Amino acid sequence: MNIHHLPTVSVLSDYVSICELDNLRVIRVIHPKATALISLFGGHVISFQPAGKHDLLWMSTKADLSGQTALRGGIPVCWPWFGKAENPSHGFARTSEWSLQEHRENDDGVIVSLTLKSNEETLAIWPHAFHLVLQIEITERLNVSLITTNKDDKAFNYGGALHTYINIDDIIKTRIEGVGEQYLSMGEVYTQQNAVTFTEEVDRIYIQAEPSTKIFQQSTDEIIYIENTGNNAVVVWNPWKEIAKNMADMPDDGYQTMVCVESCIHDRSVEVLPNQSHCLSTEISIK
Ligand code: TA6
Repeated sequence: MNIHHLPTVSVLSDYVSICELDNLRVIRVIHPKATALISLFGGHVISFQPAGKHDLLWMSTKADLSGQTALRGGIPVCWPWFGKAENPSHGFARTSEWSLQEHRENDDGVIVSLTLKSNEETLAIWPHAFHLVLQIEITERLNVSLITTNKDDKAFNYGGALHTYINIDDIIKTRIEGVGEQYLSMGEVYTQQNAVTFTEEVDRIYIQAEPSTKIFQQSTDEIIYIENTGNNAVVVWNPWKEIAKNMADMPDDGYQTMVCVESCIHDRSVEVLPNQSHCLSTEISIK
């Protein structure tokens, strides 16, 4: 995505401005170390391109940019649950309007912080008072940290994911390492010995993943690293042909150049006590 020509709404600093992307208000970062685009709708990182490299995030050319439904690609923030545990699927954070809290910058990069607080609408869906901060650090690497604070007078449990869509050259020539041996798929536990490769749909919750997941591609010696904290699983997803064809917001061949590697809390297994916080993060880099 070429982020340089988007209409500018306001300039916030040498490196940060607010722009329009169709119906979305987006924060554009153009820094010597990297560029990035972040939508306030969904608190969604749409693009991250380290200097001299390609965009590490895959974004669907058919994504719905109306601000009505979740964006296909980038890093959807799934919260306070993962998957179809309840309605809406993957929670409401990815379709909520976030606020810009602050931005800071130096020679190494830019930090943008967004917030989302409980309100009447969220309380009707999920009856807990909360305060979320999404801290997005754009340097040679992209670090996204989601800090959940309990503002209620009783504990709550939450789950979710930083549902990262990674740009790849060819799914058939892609290999993923570091996810561990055991995974859940359709509620069943499976064991696998080797790296993950793709010849059909893969939708797996790896429950013994290492802190660092690596994506290898035959077309390059460079490795994409995804380093997670605060998670209890890494989800790997590629919809493959049939599902992609049936998705209105993905081109038919879209599945060939994307793979999701997600820093995930499955089963709403993190308990947060009143006035306490928990951080779920993911860091993406290429070397
Ligand atoms: O993280 C994998 C997954 O839960 C898949 O099961 C698949 O449905 C995907 O997320 C996308 O979900 P979405 O609600 O964005 O269509």
